[in-house]
Amino acid sequence: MNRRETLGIAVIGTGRMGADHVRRIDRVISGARVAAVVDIDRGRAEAVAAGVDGCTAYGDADEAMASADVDAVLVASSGAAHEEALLAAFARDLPVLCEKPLTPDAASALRVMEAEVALGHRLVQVGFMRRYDTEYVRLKALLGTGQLGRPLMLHNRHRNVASPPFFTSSMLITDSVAHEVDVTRWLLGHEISAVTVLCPSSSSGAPGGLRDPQFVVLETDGGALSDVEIFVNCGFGYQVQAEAVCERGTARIGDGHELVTNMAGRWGGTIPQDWTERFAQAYDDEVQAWVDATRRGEVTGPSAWDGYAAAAVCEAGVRALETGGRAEVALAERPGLYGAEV
Ligand code: ISE
Repeated sequence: MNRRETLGIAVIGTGRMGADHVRRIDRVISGARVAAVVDIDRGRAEAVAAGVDGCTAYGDADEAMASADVDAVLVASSGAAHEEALLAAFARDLPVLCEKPLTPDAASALRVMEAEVALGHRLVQVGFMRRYDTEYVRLKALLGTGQLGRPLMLHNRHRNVASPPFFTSSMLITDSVAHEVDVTRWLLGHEISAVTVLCPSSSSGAPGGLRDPQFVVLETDGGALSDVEIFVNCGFGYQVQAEAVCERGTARIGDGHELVTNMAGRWGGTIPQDWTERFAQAYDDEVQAWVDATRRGEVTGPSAWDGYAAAAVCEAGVRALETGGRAEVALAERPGLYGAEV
């Protein structure tokens, strides 16, 4: 790959995440610039492009990818639009950072992965940004030292202030627990083999009909259990916590005790209100790592296999939610392109 000194990136989708990535690439990231923005709502793309030097707005992703200014693609459109954008990038051999989910279901994720395998080299990094969060990175490193012994269980809590109006009960799994699915696979180095979903009575703070919260249990092929409380209308803040219980000790992240104040007989701190705030450092490091690797002609980070595995586990999770039981995960064979390790 013969790439320019400064990587020209096309950002596809200028909604909440896309606009945040445009700001990040424009103001925080080194070695890259936003060369193009794409949105089916062309007016929205034009409004974003107007704030960035040398950036062109497009209504069509393929047209943007054909531009000589574009060396790489960041996909931040809705999940349903990812497959088409990824295949268009593959056709032009352009490296892609694709926001999660890779695609919304296992069959389409498998198609994307197989298309990449047919190219014979990786092009996609999936945007599982928690792998770049300082606390998760420390937890992974600690588990890797073996000091705590073998991990037996992970307890995860994932809380959002409020869900968007289009959120459905299965999206608590496919859109939110998808992160814990990836984190469990990555931290433990195991594949997830089965999923059980239990629901308490729904919170009165949840929109009518939404099963919120849910309690999800992931079983791994290495004999570990990972449980997830997902509560997307908790009302008070954005919280992501994880505790690893190992044979000789435990380790926990996400308590958010950065700044503790004591005043008027009380102590306390603040709770972030959404993921762009809680994971700002992770997003910055993720995009910088992608830009650096792309400029070196490499593809690193979570792969299309990771995106596919997460989609397959989430699909089993939705079956478990619908049947109120336990659903086994059926995974395709892992292609050699993605190495042997989870
Ligand atoms: C959202 O799409 C995300 O990816 C957030 O990280 C997650 O906390 C939220 O539940 C999802 O809806």
